[in-house]
Amino acid sequence: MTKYNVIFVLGGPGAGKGTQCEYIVRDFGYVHLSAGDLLREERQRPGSQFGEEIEGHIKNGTIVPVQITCSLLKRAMEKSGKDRFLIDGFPRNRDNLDGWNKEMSDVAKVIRVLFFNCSEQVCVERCLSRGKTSGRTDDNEESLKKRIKTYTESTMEIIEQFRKLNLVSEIHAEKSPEEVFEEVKKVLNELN
Ligand code: UP5
Ligand code: MG
Repeated sequence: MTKYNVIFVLGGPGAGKGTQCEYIVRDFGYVHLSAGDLLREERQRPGSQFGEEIEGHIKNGTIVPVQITCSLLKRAMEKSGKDRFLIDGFPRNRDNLDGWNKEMSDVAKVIRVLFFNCSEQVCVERCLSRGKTSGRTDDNEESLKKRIKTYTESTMEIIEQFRKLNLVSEIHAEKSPEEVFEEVKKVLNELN
């Protein structure tokens, strides 16, 4: 039985996924779950057996095994008591998507994929500028090169796969946050 409706939110590092999710929560009342934020939280959790492994992947811009990420997502979904979710920054590769399907396809329906399309140059500029204050261990030039590489080599093909299923709404992500959100609103209004 399907319990959850899910919108996957994808796009390059710094494309504005988190920013737009906050606006969506404000105006449309979904629950926002950032896979990256859940992993960073787990990394900090005292006694976590995955802390070092997660940090290694984040710094290197590589992708944490799906068992870890998917169980964090699932737990957060259950704990929320809600049924409509924005899942931000996941699935990022084939392993992620296979793991999700195996674990979640019975209970969760993917109703849309928001794809924030943003050039590499703009993505890098945004993350480097955020890096001055974010404290994120991956907002530096070296990690960013790797994050972009992983995105191009692994995540893009997942977006293409969803596109074939007619699930993707592509958003031009280089305008101001408010202008980008105007496009997002159109997509979500059509869903409701
Ligand atoms: N900003 C946002 N929108 C703007 C706009 N329209 N105009 C101008 N500036 C804009 O935005 C980034 C910055 O840009 C901010 O300073 C913002 O103010 C500004 P944000 O909304 O944070 O962009 P977002 O796309 O969320 O960028 P983020 O850095 O979070 O994307 P990543 O996909 O790189 O990061 P994430 O946290 O998802 O993942 C980090 C790492 O975790 C991954 O590299 C990976 O190692 C690991 N991970 C997994 O292994 N598995 C997962 O499932 C998820 C993550
Ligand atoms: Mg984010």
